[in-house]
Amino acid sequence: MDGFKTHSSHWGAFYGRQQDGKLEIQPHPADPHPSPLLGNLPAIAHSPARIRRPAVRRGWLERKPKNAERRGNDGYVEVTWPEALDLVANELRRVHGESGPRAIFGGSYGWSSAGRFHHAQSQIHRFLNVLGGYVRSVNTYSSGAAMVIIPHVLGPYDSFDRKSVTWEAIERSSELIVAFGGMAVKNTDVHGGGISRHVVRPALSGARARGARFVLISPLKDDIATDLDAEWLPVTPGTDVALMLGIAFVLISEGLHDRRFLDRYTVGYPRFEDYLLGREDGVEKSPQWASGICGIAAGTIVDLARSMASARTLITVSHSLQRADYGEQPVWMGIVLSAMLGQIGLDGGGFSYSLGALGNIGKSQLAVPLPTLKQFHNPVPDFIPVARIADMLLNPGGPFHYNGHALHYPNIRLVYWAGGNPFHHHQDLNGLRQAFKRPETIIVHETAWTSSARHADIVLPATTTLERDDIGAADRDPMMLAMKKLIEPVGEARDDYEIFADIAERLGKREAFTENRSTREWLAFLFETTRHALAADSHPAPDFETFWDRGELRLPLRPDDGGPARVFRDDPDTNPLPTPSGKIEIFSETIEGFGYEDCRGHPRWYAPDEDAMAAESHYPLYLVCNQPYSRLHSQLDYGDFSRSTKIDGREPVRINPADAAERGISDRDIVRLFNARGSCLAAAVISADVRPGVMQLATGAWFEPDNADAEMAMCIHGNPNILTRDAGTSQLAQACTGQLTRVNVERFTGELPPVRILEGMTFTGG
Ligand SMILES: Nc1nc2c(c(=O)[nH]1)N[C@H]1C(S)=C(S)[C@@H](COP(=O)(O)OP(=O)(O)OC[C@H]3O[C@@H](n4cnc5c(=O)[nH]c(N)nc54)[C@H](O)[C@@H]3O)O[C@H]1N2
Ligand SMILES: Nc1nc2c(c(=O)[nH]1)N[C@H]1C(S)=C(S)[C@@H](COP(=O)(O)OP(=O)(O)OC[C@H]3O[C@@H](n4cnc5c(=O)[nH]c(N)nc54)[C@H](O)[C@@H]3O)O[C@H]1N2
Ligand SMILES: [Mo]
Repeated sequence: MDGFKTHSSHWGAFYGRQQDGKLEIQPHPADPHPSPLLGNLPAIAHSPARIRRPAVRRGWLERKPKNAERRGNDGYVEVTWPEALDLVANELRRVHGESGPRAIFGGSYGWSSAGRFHHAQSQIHRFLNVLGGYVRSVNTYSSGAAMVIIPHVLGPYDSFDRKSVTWEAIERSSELIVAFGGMAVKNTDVHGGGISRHVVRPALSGARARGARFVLISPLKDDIATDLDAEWLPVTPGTDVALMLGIAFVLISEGLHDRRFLDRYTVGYPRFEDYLLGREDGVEKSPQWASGICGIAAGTIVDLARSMASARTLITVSHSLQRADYGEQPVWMGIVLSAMLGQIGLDGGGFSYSLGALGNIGKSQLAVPLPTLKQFHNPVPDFIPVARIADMLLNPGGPFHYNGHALHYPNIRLVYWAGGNPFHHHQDLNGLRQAFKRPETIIVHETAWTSSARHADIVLPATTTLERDDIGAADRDPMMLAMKKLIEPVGEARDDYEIFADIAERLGKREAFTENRSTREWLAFLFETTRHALAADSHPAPDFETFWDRGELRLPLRPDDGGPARVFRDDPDTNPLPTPSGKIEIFSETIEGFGYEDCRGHPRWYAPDEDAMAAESHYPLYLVCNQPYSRLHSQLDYGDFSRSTKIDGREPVRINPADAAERGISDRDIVRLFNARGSCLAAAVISADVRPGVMQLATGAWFEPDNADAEMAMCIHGNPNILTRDAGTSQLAQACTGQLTRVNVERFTGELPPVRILEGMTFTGG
């Protein structure tokens, strides 16, 4: 194609070219279902939201007393690059000198962009390690509870179930797919690092055409592709564990559970059975009991249990279920339920965590390693579970529990962020606004004037991938792509790598950071990892220049052989799981030994804490705060596709017709959502695809406060994190619980303030 060059993103491979000053994007021709998110990319080249020059917050620059309190409501002054780099270097030197690396938070969570070299997380961690280390964060907002519970009960995260069940096996063999939290098509658009082919839809349609049956368990009807004719069980949010227990109860009462499997492959089943049958607490977890909690009729639960026991059944549990109060439980209980069915390790049966939550889960494993930038060693022992950022900043020295450890929060003086947007991803933004007033200095590298950039003291403009060369590759994706520079850097934006190299130079560490390689030399060097492995296995192994000229390289895959689950099933004595018992832990002595009330030795039902709040304070509606279909998180909210989904510039909130009628709300009305923590405006979309009593507002609209001085700001754009609660899943994982909250809603009758945050920063005065 004329003048088109290959490139890649978290939502797909594509070709791009600059034509008559406009950026044209074409999906990769081999992608059967390109993502509509590609439509957000052209705005990168010209949007006023882009950061064009380094900028410094006025109060910080002038060292005004108590200036940190003005963060989020202060003016910015543009400075030259040398001035900005000097300021950052001097500040790092000062804080390091006075307090050492333990006063610097570099957790810097965020997806940043695809590209193996310029990956902002890798760059910032490498940079901070070269300087002597930093306080880090562990686990992810995506999967924080599962990442802690799964190693206790199955073995290392991502090494067992997510490597066992493939789309091919589902197409070939699954008869019944029970999807807790669904497998929303929009979610499979995306995979961290890239996704060259969107194959989920054809695979599931293939299974359906063969006669497979799908059951969707979710408050939203469109959490699964419509052509699958799925049976929709509109569960009450946060109650899946009760439903799973009800199913398990039927299996036992009717003798449908697989005793041989439980004996041979699991440990601790009898303790769990005591709980299930009520011998432990006097409460039988019967279908009637479950029905009263989850809102699904007892008869339906009985029928579902019987079908699950009489077919090749796959249970999937989405990320979303564990991003809520007691999020460890649904993942663990999903595993236990699959173990009771005895199908773990059978083709197209068993359990898969997060299948359908990300596009590459369920694809075959790569047979070669991918290029990876070395991050060096971090000698600092302190860390936080990633979603405890506000707690850390607000409570220096304060105690917290995590996975069997009693720990203390470090005392952070400087925060350094590159490639993430905490004012997108964190909960209770009014709380986060307070927390961000605490450190002495906040430094952010950003591509655009996001809310996080607007809470920083020093803002350094970073290029996007379109403005630089890189290598695109991701786990389970069979295509490596040359990500070729498509446009010149916008304004004075520079690559994170160059920015860090110049700061390192001022601190006498340039060579340690760069190893004297240019970007191009780094790409060629990193490529060698994969080329060596290809050559060693007698696969075509072109040199870097050949790969770069061709634009792409097919990578070999491991056979689709049932993975670790099959290996374990075939011979559990020779191939035990890396758990304390070598088996699937239905009861974990380790977890029981931690003595946590909120996560004990086997999975159990806990009523969500949010329910207590709702009863007390009259917030009767559940709000599902899920991933947006119109963008990746907050990325490119200024892009054309994301903007096309807004109404009057606001994010749409879906409301069931009955809930809307009760409140006199009509389609496209601007509404105010509120609870005890905050409020936001959004545009009503009335839809019967949302269960009664539930509303849905996707994440990712850039947070814009109505009054940046107010302690309780309202977001005028529609960011649900102004409403969510900032509390860990439990003392075990301390993971993000942002998926669900409780709110009320009313028509907004005040004067509608214009949304300005997507239009960039206004610099006033001199
Ligand atoms: N309520 C609620 N909250 C949630 C969730 C939820 O379900 N409900 N989901 C959570 C989940 S699963 C996740 S993963 C998080 C996502 O949270 P984040 O990963 O923080 O969200 P992104 O919008 O992807 O932020 C990436 C930022 O990096 C910037 N960026 C991109 N490329 C580059 C680069 O090359 N260099 C630099 N310096 N910056 C770059 C982008 O402009 C963007 O602002 O949100 C979490 N938050
Ligand atoms: N287009 C797009 N795709 C994405 C992303 C994006 O930003 N945009 N983000 C990616 C990332 S980082 C991640 S981690 C994954 C996240 O994957 P998930 O966390 O699985 O995705 P969500 O869309 O947040 O939630 C999926 C669905 O779960 C349902 N749900 C919520 N609460 C409950 C409950 O209590 N019970 C049941 N049964 N269902 C419930 C909601 O209806 C919701 O639509 O998505 C990835 N895919
Ligand atoms: Mo995520």
